[in-house]
Amino acid sequence: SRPSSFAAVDLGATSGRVMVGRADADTLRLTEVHRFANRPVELPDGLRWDVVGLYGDVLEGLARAARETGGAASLGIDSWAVDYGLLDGSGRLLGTPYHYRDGRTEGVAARLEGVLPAKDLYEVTGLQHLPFNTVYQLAAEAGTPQRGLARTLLLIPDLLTYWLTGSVGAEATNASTTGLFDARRGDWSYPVLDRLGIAHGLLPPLRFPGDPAGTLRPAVAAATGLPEGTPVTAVASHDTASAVVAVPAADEAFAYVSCGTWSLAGLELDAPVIDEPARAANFTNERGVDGTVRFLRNIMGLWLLTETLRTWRARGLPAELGPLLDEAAAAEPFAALVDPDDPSFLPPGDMPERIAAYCARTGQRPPRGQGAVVRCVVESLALAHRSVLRTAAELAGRDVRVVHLVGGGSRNELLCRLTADATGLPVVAGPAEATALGNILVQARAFGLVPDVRAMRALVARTQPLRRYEPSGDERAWSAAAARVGLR
Ligand code: LRH
Repeated sequence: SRPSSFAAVDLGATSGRVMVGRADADTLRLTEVHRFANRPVELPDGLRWDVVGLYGDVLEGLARAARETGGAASLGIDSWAVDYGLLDGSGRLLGTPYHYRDGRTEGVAARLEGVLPAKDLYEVTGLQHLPFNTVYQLAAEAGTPQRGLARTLLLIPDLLTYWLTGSVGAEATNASTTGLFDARRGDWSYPVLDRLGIAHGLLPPLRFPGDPAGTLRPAVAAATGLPEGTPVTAVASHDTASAVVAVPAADEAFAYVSCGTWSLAGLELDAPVIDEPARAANFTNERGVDGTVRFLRNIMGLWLLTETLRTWRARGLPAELGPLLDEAAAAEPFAALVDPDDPSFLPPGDMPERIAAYCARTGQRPPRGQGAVVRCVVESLALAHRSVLRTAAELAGRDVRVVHLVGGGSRNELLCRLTADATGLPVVAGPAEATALGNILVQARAFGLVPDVRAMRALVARTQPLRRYEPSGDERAWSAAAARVGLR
C-alpha cells in the first residue's frame, strides 16, 4: 500500500503546531499532536525569535507524531515569511534571528533609495513594500560582525530543515518574500544582489514545493523515534502559500483572505501584475505553488486583537475572546474605526491605547468599554478586507464572486459576517487549519496521492467543515464608513 501519513510543522507568529495528516484520493484528516506558544524574546539589542526553543518543540511534536503513526512517509515545514538565520562557513548559526517587528529596519528603506530606488526594486520583485522585508533587514545588519562572517542565509523553515537534515536550500514561495527574488523569472535576482553588494552564494539554490529536502539526520531520528532516512519534503514553506493551496475553491472567480496574525487578502493569478497602479496600491506578487502568483496585500490582521487581549490580560481585565466577541456583536456599529495598517499598530505594545490615540487623531471619540474596542477592531478589519479585495479585482481586471476566508480567523463569526457585509459578497469560512492542510497536501502530491491543486481543493471542500455567510449589509453605510478612514 502507498504511504498516506504525513507530518506538518506549521509555525505561526503566536503559536506553532505539529499535525499528522492522512491524505489520499478521498480522505483528508488532520490530527494535532503538539501545539506550543511561540514567544518572541526582547533582548537588550532587539526583538528575537527563540528558534532553538522552537526547534525543541518541533522535535517534541515529531516524537509525538512518530508515536501516533508509527512513522510518517514524510514531513514538511512552513512558517511566517521574511525572517532568517545567518550561518558561518561551517554551518554555525550566527546570533539569534530577529523578529520582523523589531525596530531596527526603521528608516532603512529610505536610506537604500539612493542605491536601489523602491520603484526599480518593485519592477523586478513585484513585492509589496513592508519595512521588514528581508532586503531591508539585511541592509540594517550591514557592517555587523555576524553579517561579515555570514556565508549562508536561511529563511526560518529552511533553517529548521537544515537542522533536521543537514541539507541546505531555499524554498521558492518563501524566497519570493525577501525582496531579492525576480517575480517574473521565478529565481533569485542577481542584478538586485549586485546592486546591494550581496554575494550570490549567500542565497542557497532554490527548491520548489514537492522537491525533496533531505532526510532526517541519525541524531534526529533517534531523538524523535521517526525512522532514519525519513524524508523532509519542501512544501510551500511560506505559510500563506500553503494556506492558499487549501482554499476550497471550485472555479476561478474567487478571492481569499488568509486570516491569522495577518490578513492576506487577494487573488491567485497565473502571472504577476507589476505596474505603477499595483505599486502605488502596494500590492505584492508572491509566488504560490506551481508558479502561480499570490496577488495580495498584507492587512495588519488579528494581531490588533491579540495584542489588545494581551494588554488587557496584563492589567487583570477580562480577556477571553468568546464573551468579548459577543459584546462586540451587540455594540454600536461604525462608532469608531481605524485603518488597521496604520504604522503605529505594527510593533508590540499597548494596542487599546494606540487605537484610542488613532481615534483622537482622526476626530473620533475613542471606543469606550471592551466590547466597543473589539467591535472597532473587527469592523475595521472587515473594512480593510473590502477595500483590498476591491482594489485587487480592479488591478488584476478580474471578477470576484466569492470570498474564501481561511485560517484561524474563520472561527471568528463576527469577522466572517462583517466581511460578507462589507464586501457585499458571500464568504465561505474555513478551513481554520488551511496552512497545515496545504502543507500536508503538497506532500501527498509529491507521493502520488493527489494529482494537482484542483484536486487538493476539491478534497478540502469535500472533507472539511465550511460555513457560508451571505452578505446582508447596507452598501452605502459601508462605503461611508470606509471613507472615514481613507479606505474605499
Ligand atoms: C503570515 C506571513 C505573511 C508575511 C508575514 C511576515 O504569517 O507569512 O504572509 O507577510 O507573515
